[in-house]
Amino acid sequence: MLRAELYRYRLPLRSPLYLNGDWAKTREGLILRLSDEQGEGLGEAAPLPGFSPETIVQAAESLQALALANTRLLTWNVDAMDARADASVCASARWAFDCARQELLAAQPMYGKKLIETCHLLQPDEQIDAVIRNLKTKPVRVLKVKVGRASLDEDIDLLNRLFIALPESVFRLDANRAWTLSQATKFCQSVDWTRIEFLEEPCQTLADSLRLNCVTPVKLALDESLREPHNALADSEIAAFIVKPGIHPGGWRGFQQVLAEAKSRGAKVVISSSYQSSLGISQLAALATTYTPESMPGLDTLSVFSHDVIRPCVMMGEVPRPLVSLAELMPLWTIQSGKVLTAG
Ligand code: OSB
Ligand code: MG
Repeated sequence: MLRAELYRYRLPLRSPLYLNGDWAKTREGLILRLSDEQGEGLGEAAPLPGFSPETIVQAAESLQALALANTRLLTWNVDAMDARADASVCASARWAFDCARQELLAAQPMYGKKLIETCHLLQPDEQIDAVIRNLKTKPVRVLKVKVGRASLDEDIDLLNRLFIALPESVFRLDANRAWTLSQATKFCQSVDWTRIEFLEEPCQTLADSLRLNCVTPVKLALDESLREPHNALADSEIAAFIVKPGIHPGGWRGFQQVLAEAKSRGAKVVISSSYQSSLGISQLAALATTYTPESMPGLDTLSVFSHDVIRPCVMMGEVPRPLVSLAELMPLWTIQSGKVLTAG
């Protein structure tokens, strides 16, 4: 008997989270459980406000459509209906379904046994003196810094302080498309580029980021641009593809396409968080161990959560939080044999 269940979580954040112009105080997401005689699999759909085009309600609707179609056809083989579903099934739902299906068919959770290391993320509201003191006693190999929200001079000053305080660390920068070409150029001319592994999405347009790439030795990484048509890349040199499977279109297939495109360009792939709960982050950590073992993933986002969801995350430096079990989440529906059995 094929069965799909959907649950919702809503967790307070330990500190407000800045997401593309808005401050979030809570994080919401959906947990999908697929089961049959062989076992079970879990997946998470957590559209990220400010980054995902869909809402959580649309994600739940997509998951319901997928669950109805699959349980009706007595298969978890969602690929068989890709042609019909592609246009209407949103990215977060497809990713959740693919993960749950993957776990079910593999008869094991996507859950790393190896302790993997993540790139450390500097939270923008952190007190910088305290951060520097902490990092000096516990240095990190790779540190990601968000730039572009303060003034150029403040960003340059912040980086120079970090470079001096942490002489052994490598830096990843992310401007989330904040700068004009001339601001980005000035920034790149003012910092020691040898300390920077790459700069994500410097300019407001992809065209300007590519122009910047031609005039500065700072290496370019793409994130938002990969989720949009990016034919204009041509033979530009891209150092890294940042892929956020939880919000990237096309689910498992879309993820594999990014891997293939990056490989053909000689770019590294960085698997990155879209602020999923510990369940979704654990799955990404397992994915990184398998598919991008040479590239440190960007998964340091659990510190904003007050609780873990269903599975604590095994990652270097992660401290487990109080665990919320599946039974404690809000049930939304159960689907069996193409029928909605219970609706919340
Ligand atoms: O811009 O890369 C981003 C998280 C949510 C939304 C957008 C971004 C991020 C991250 C994740 O930066 C952490 C990382 O990539 O290291
Ligand atoms: Mg980014």
